[in-house]
Order: sequence, then C-alpha cells, then structure tokens
Amino acid sequence: MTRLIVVLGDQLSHDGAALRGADKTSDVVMMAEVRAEATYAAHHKQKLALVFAAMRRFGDELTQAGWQLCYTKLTDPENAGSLPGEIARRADEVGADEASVIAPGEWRLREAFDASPIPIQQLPDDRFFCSEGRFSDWAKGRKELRMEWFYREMRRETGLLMEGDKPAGGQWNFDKDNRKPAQPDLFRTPAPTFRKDALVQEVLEMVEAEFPDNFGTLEGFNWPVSRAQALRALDHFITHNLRDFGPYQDAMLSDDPLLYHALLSGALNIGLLSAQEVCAAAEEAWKAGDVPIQSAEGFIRQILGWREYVRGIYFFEGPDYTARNGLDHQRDLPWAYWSGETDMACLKATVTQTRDLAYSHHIQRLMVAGNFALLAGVDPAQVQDWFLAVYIDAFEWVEAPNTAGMSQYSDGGVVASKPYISSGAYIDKMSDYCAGCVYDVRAKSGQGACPFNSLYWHFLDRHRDRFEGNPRMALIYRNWDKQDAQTRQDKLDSAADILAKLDAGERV
Ligand code: FAD
Ligand code: DLZ
Ligand code: SF4
Repeated sequence: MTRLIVVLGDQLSHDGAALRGADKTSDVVMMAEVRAEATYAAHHKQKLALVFAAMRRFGDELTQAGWQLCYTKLTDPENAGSLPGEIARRADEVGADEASVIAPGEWRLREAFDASPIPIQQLPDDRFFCSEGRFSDWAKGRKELRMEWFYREMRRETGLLMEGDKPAGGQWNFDKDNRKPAQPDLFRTPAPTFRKDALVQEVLEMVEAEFPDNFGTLEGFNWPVSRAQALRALDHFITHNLRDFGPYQDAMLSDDPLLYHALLSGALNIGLLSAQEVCAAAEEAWKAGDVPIQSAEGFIRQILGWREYVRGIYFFEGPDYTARNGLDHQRDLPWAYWSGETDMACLKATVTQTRDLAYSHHIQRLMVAGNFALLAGVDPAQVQDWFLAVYIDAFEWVEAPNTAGMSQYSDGGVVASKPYISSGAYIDKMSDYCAGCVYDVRAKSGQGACPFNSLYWHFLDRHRDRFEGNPRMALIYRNWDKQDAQTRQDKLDSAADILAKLDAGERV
C-alpha cells in the first residue's frame, strides 16, 4: 500500500519523524509550493525565497537519496493552491489512501489537516528537546509559568552545561554579565556569504515576479538554503562570534545590524539545523576553552530555554492564543512599520534593516519595534501580522508567543511577568541611534522630546489599575507619583499629541 509522506517547507530535516517512518520502496514523498502558504501572511520577499529555495534543494537531496518524490512548483499549472488540495491531488495520482506528516507548527494547518478527506496522520515533531506533552506536564497546575524554571529543568534533563547536578560555572544564568553596549569595530568578522547558484537565482526571480508588492528587497538575500550551507553558518558563528555573543547580545549599532548574532534562526526553524546540534556545538566550544561560560550559557539559554519555552506555550495555550488582547489595545499599526518613514532614528533603522535583510536582532524587535507598538497601544493582532510577515524566521509557533506574549503583553502575562517597556534612556544606553536622531532623548516632554519618554508614562498611567499591584512595578509607580503634577501633565499631553498624530496618519 502506498502512503504519501508530506514534507512541509519548514520541515526540511532528513531525519524528521515522517521520513524516518517511511519506506523508500513503497511510499511516495510529496512537497508542494502553494499560494495558500505564500499568502496567509504578507511574507517578506526573502522569507518566500528562503522557503522555496530550501524546499527545492531539499527535494533534490531526497531524490538523490533514492526517495520517490512528487514536487509541485508554485507556478505549475496543475497546482491545487493549498496543502490539503495538493495532498488530495497527489494521493489520487499515486493511489495513496493515507498521508503522514510531521504535525505543523501552526494550529491553522493542524486543523486543516484534521479536516482533510484523505486521513492525514500528524506525527509529533521530535526535532525539539521538549515534546508538547512534556511541556504540558510541566506547565499544568502551576500558578505562573516562568522560562527560568523550565530552562533549569531542561538543563538537568539534557545535561547541557551541567557539572554533575550543578550548573557549569556555578550559576544557571549569567545575564548580568551580558548587557554591554557595543562600539563600532572595523575588525568584526563579516557574516559568511552564500553563493546564489542557478536554483537560488530562479527562485529569486520567481518571487520578484509573483510577489512584486510584498514587503522587502531581495538584493541582500544571503541566507543558507541547504544543510551544507547552514552547517557553514553554524561553524562561522561558533568560530568567530560566539565568544562575544553574550556580552553584546543586547547592543544595537546603526552601521552594524548583525553584531555577534548567530543568524541561525531561519535555518533552525525550517529544519536545516537541529537545536540539539547547535547547542552541542556551543557547549563544545566552551569545553574546549574557546568561549567563556557567559557566552555559551547565554546562547544555549536562547535555544534550550526560550525557543523551547515559547513553543511549549504556543501549543499549551491553544488556538485562541493569538486572538487575545489583554490590554484592549486598538490603534492601527503606524504606516512607518512598512515604509520606514519616521523621524525616530531607532525605529527607522529597525524597519529599513528589516526591509533589506528580513532580519533584526532580538532587542531591536523587543525594545524598539515591539516597545513602540506597545506604548502606542497598537492592536496586537496587527503587531503579530507584522512580525509574522517581515522576519526570515517567522513561523507562528515562535512568532506569536514572542510578539503577543513577550512583547505586547496581550496574553495578560503568560509569557512576561511584566510588560517589556522602556523610555528612550534604555535605547540610548544600548545603541548609538539617539546621537543621530531628530528627537532629544534627554527631553521628557514637549516638541522634540523622544516619543518613548512621554509614551512610557502614558502607558503606565493608563494601565495603572492593572500594573500598580505588580511588585516588579511598584518602584516605577512610586517614581511617577513623586513627580509634580505639572511635569506629569506635560508628559501625558506630549504623549496625547503623538498618539493623535499617529491616529491622523501623520509622520512621527
Ligand atoms: P541570536 O540572537 O543569535 O540567538 C540564537 C538563537 O536563539 C536564535 O537563532 C533562535 O533560534 C534562538 N532564540 C533567541 N531568542 C529567542 C526567542 N525569544 N524565542 C525563540 N528563539 C529564540 N524568533 C524566531 O525564530 N522567529 C520569530 O518569528 C521571532 N519573532 C520574534 C518577535 C518578537 C517581538 C521578539 C521580541 C522576538 C522574536 N524572535 C523570533 C526571537 C529572536 O528575536 C530571534 O530568534 C533572533 O533575533 C534570531 O536571530 P539570531 O539567529 O541571530 O539569534
Ligand atoms: C512559510 C511557507 C511558505 C511561504 N510556503 C510554503 C509552501 O509553499 N509549502 C509548504 O509546504 N510550506 C510553506 N511554508 C511553511 C508553512 O507555512 C509552515 O509549514 C506552517 O506555517 C507551519 O509551521
Ligand atoms: Fe529612538 Fe528616542 Fe533615541 Fe530617537 S531619541 S533614536 S526616538 S530612543
């Protein structure tokens, strides 16, 4: 009996559960580039190019490895346009009456596969350290969920950075050593470059032709599209950047958008690299004495901790997670997020860099783009649409808890114990943006004052009922109450002016 083995665009792992359980002699593998997946979010052109190029390359590798493969290109005339549609068409074509797939990383597709007339077996995605069931066992019955406790359990379970039952270096977390601003450094090793061969060229041309109006440019496309290239990217990071990753992971520089970051999230999320091998490589570098513990720990925590944790939250919280609006924010996302037309140097840099690279690092996402949207009271659904569209690594299981949970507090505090908000002072400390900004980061209110400064207090003031009882925010409210009435009113008035401008679609 022939079975159809379905491999999705973010499941490009040769040892994934669906392929592992398949039989080369009787089963047929199918992959399909489809409009429905290309349009459920307004994907950045580079993200479309990455997924399609990597799918085609992976398809070639499957054929070379002896699999029977049905591959549908986006523009094939017989393309049914959706994954369930293609599964039905291919099942009919090869005489299969069942299909098997790794459970997708999105409720939307899991539900669509459940509703398919051809039975589709959805296998647990075991490319993660922590299964959905394991996370749920950990989370059930807890009053509050916190990443740090989950992370320690994962460290113990995997033995990563453990010395017996103690954390390596005597601490679980070295974050306090990891908050340095960076200086421009001409000797920082440039990112590796990946050759745009005929396959990649063809995909880039197809994306430009089929999606001319999507956000982003393709000129700077430089992402690994095969496992071999992804391994090179990993090796480059471990050799050149991991050492300084820890101390500078929160720093932002106008002329150096990449700093010491790994640039591995795209490759990880589409399956070209495994979380296990990436963490093992970082641990190995520490054991060899090549990198300090705070860098190895800081990096491994992002993957073994945050990445696993947010995935656990996404599936634990259920399909309504993305629809929550805990702070009842309703404002439209400012047009500047798409156009980059803003006088705010930090936001402009983040948006233009995102347009050119489909990438900005965590602190730009959290403390610039996310922080501004949160302070301005933007509808979290629109914020999520933006984050799901514009980044090379954006898939809902990881994007939603980061955006709705960590960044916008729209899940009411499931992911974050307090909102990630800051005034301009934080951005000034961690970046060189403010020196070149039209706004004055030291001015707290009035024309020309940094918008983050007044919006910060406006947010706290309008959400006082919700947050003043939070012990982690008590000091902030005491500070607000100590300011004289006129100072407070000036800030609230300045914030109201900015919000009115945003509502009128004016440049801020
Ligand atoms: P590095 O900074 O070098 O970190 C190393 C690795 O750790 C990353 O490759 C990534 O796999 C993992 N990692 C780090 N932080 C996180 C995190 N918070 N959650 C999950 N994994 C993490 N990451 C995505 O992969 N996809 C997304 O759609 C996404 N959306 C985000 C939205 C917002 C609002 C915020 C604040 C963060 C988001 N992140 C997302 C997390 C993080 O910003 C990216 O993983 C990181 O910037 C990717 O760049 P890098 O590979 O250079 O990572
Ligand atoms: C992101 C994406 C895109 C743009 N296109 C395809 C596609 O044409 N075919 C496919 O199998 N997968 C694609 N993907 C990845 C899916 O959207 C992804 O599997 C789901 O969002 C679940 O994570
Ligand atoms: Fe951003 Fe304010 Fe600094 Fe300008 S002054 S770059 S708006 S933080």
